[in-house]
Amino acid sequence: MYTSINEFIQEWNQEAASTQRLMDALTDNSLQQMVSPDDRSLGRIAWHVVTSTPGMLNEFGIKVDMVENENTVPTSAKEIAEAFRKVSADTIDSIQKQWTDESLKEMKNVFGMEMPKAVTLSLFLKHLIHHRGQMTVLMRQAGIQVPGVYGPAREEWVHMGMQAPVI
Ligand code: NI
Repeated sequence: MYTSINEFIQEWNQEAASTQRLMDALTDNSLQQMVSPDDRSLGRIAWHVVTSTPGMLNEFGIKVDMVENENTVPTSAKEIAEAFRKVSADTIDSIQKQWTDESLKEMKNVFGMEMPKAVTLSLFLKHLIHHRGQMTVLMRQAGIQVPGVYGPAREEWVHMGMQAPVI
């Protein structure tokens, strides 16, 4: 659990940067990639990652601009990537201005559950990571070369002078 805002910001910076690399790799066509006819498309998941970022912060009591036209998934991958860049910067700015290390211990009712504010920030990152995992699979299915997240992607091993493991 986070005990300081700085600790969270450092982790956010890393997770946001790897998420941004995925967002920047999206193509307009790939946004239509579906896991099944009943589930969200890649574009919808990526847009959900964007819109839920200020959405969750507001739920936590942090005032930050919501994304405009949040119910309409853009058809432009660049627009989604740029929107993530903005919400990601807004996240750091709003948390640093509105919360202190002390406020992390305060309780807050979030989505109907009482929890310390420090826990809301863990939830926030877990949500991002969950959807980012969904994105990497759909990106592969759409034929996009996926940037590595916690380690090299298949194509990146060669740049390290190594072969990708077979399994
Ligand atoms: Ni979600």
